[in-house]
Amino acid sequence: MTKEEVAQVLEEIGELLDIKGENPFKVRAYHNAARALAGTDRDIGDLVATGDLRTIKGIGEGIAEKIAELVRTGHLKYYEELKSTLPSGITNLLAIPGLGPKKVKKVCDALGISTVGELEYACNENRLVELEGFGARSQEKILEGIAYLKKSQGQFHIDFALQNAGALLEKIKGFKGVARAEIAGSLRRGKEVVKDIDIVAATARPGPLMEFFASLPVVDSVIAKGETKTSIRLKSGMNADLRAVSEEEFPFALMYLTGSKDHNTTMRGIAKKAGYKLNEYGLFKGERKTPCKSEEDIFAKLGMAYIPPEMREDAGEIAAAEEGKMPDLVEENDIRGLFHVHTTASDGTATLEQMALAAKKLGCAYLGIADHSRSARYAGGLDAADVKKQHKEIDALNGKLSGLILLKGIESDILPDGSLDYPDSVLASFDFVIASIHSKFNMTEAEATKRLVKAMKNKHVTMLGHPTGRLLLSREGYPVDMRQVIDAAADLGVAIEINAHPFRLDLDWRLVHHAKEKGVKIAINPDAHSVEGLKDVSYGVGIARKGWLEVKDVVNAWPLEKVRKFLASRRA
Ligand code: DGT
Ligand code: CA
Ligand code: ZN
Repeated sequence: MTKEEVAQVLEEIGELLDIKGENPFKVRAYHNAARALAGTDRDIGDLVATGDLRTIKGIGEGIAEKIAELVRTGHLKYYEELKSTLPSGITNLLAIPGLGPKKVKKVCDALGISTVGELEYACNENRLVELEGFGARSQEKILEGIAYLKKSQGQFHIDFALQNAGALLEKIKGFKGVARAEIAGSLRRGKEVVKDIDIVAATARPGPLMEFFASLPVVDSVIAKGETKTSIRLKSGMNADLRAVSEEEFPFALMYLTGSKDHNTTMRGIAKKAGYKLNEYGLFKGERKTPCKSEEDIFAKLGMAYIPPEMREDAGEIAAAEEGKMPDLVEENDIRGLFHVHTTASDGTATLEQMALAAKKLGCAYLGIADHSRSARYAGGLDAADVKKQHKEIDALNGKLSGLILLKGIESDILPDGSLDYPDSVLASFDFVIASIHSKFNMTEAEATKRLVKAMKNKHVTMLGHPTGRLLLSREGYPVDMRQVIDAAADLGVAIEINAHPFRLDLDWRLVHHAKEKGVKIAINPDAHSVEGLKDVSYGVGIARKGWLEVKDVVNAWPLEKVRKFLASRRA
């Protein structure tokens, strides 16, 4: 079993115990252990073999034994028994936004419901209206939640998709006769969620490649298999399409299959205006093919600058490329430091020093620590004394480390009235403050907007954290007028974060572009809760690129001196 699969089982045990109404500490222990496991970069087999599991914070003795059993045998008796006490698939109900474990238990017991479809049917028959603990409003909310779930079904987070796609691509590239292969589709465009994996390969012998692809060990079933195109369903639940083309056609097929569809349509129009025909097979003048070795060549033949895949959304990029007004997009290599990093002082799984050393290894020149503030009790938020203690530790480490500077920050909760979580005297002791909403999401759009804008007016606030609170594919953010928030950020000189966690990617890229135009600075923040989590910044860079950002727009692509000036300017 892989680390991810073990973590998945632990999560499910936590959910099952929760539905059964077990003690919350026990429930949390499983969720914490799952997270701790996901956060370590050690090999799971190795951890079990060496007995090092217990050294990971968040994994106690009982759970360590269960993990060992899973890894050694592929089964866990405790888990099997637990599952047999509840209808199978019942944890799927937890995916409905607004439906917690207590309510799941209730509908299961009272109405004999164990699937999302059954619950939807029951709502349509108004069976929740009279049910104790529910009611008309709650039934309506559940129906809305189910609608959201359905919309997001068949879509996947990019970290998961990239993992799947990367493994496939490696196999395809290694197959005999494959000259080139690339990921295309929404994944290449860096979309925040994707439906499937698209891969294009250049080969003179497509037949054997199709055979090979359809019989990979990760394949669950073959959806369709043709001479040059095969669709498979992976054991992981995702679908993947492979298209084989000749080397000559490769750049055209790659461009076509990268999309987006709207971008392609506009590009075809541009080609037509220039007297060409552009499609997935080539760029034609009459019957004559125009040879192109790369996408760069195709754009050049059409008199355009190269458009990076992330920008291909038909959102003005084609005009920019024609007019030679393309932005010089920020790259992962441009990132010089990271903000929004949690440690064991609140709910992280690695210590301050471990995070610092890991960031240094990744090439960071500075690292902004931002644990949770005191209201976030569930996450071990820091009180004023904890803050002092952490600042001493940071000073000590800064004296000891070379090549990395730790910045003192906090992720301060924005309270329901828009005030922050500490008095100004405490806020003044930080180098930077990220202000985020973590509680009372049930607001009208006007209330949420007012709450955020008021928080930004505090001169100690450097940046806004995950501005809408959305969790991709599981929770829509609170309703907020982001354009008004962006205007306020521009006025006040407050930066906005792109939270790079693949479940958030919040600020949304469509609004990133808008924020840039208003002159708002953006921080690409990993929101790391573990050493591994630091690397999530790469997903945020993709979103920044989709939002047309350049180095000048991205706070953590600046050298430390410039960052310090920016931080000081807010308080001046
Ligand atoms: P997804 O899979 O929903 O996350 O998004 P995409 O963009 O990967 O969409 P997909 O997989 O259906 O198709 C891959 C690309 O192929 C798409 O971005 C553009 C191209 N494509 C597919 N269907 C059409 C079409 O009907 N017309 C044009 N112009 N392009 C298409
Ligand atoms: Ca696709
Ligand atoms: Zn947060």
